[in-house]
Amino acid sequence: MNNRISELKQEIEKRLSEIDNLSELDSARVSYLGKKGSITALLKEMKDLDNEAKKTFGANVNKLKAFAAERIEAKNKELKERQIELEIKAMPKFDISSPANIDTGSYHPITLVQRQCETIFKSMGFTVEDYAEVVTDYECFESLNIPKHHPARDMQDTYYLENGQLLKSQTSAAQNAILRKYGPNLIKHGVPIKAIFPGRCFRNEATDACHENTFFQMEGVMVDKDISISNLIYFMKTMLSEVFQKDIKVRLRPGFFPFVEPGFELDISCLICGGTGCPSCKHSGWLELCPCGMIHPNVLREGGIDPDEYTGFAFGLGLTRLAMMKYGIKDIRDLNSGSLKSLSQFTDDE
Ligand code: FA5
Repeated sequence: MNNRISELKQEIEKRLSEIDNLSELDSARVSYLGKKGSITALLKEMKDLDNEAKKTFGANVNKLKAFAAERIEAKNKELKERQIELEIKAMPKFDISSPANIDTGSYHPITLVQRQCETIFKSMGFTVEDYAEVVTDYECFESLNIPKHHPARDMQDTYYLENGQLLKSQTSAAQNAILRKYGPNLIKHGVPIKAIFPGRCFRNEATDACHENTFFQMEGVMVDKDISISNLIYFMKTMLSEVFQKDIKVRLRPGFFPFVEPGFELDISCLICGGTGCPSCKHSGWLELCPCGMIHPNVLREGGIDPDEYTGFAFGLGLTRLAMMKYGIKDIRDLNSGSLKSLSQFTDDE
């Protein structure tokens, strides 16, 4: 019987050395150590031996059992390590230090237009500012000459948070902070404040082809001695002709905003229908794009700037609508659709 033990030991060695996957290994384990396995069968045969032989044979079978278990375990470890190595080899190779593959993504049309406007205004000496999306009532309204219960608040159906703050309904919400940030540092040293601040705005709007509840604006302010409406018109015209690379028909009409006096609505002739009227321009042929005006003395004063000494203009460009006009996007809702098919076709060079 001891011969059978050494034969089995050799067989185990040979079989394990030929196995190259985990499922074969498991079959081998069952065939030796399982309930009906050959080593278990040897143990069952012990009952026919006398006591002395039983002792020696039992000890040898137990040694064989431990040998088989140890070899199977070692083989299991070896096969698992090999499998991990193969999986690692099969993985696509990434080099995190290599430049991004520009073919895999594209900029959103609003980002493209925003960046283009930033470049244009930077070239004219404006700084680009960032501002929060959750703001206070003071920032969004009170500092802008819109006290509580003023009817002008009805023009912007605002999302209020439980803590009294709100989702900014206009980028004008950053005006007071910008005036306070640059007032003492710049204009008091003879350098005009020239800043733009693009940002996302939120209003509880019934959406249609030209209205979204989430849209982008880009605010701009310039404050110095002797700033006039002529400066405002110059910067607006320069910006539009740079963005569209052609002459665009614009009209300026009176507009009411409590934070400017006088205030204007700057409309552009609808580029979707060529001015004949369509859903994108509410069938008027014109699209409200960039309200603007001369900053109200109360707003300058609230920003720490003496309105008797300084004047300034402000504008609130509708970036989302500008992207629609520039790229011929008929429905504003397509811009928030997340549809890569429509959004990925625009590039910087258009
Ligand atoms: C304002 O938000 C003023 N803060 C703009 C301003 C700034 C006036 C500085 C004077 C001085 P208005 O609500 O009209 O104004 O919005 C400005 C522009 O944002 C609009 O002309 C339009 O282009 C865009 N806009 C407004 N509401 C929406 C909307 N729901 N969806 C898409 N674009 C919108």
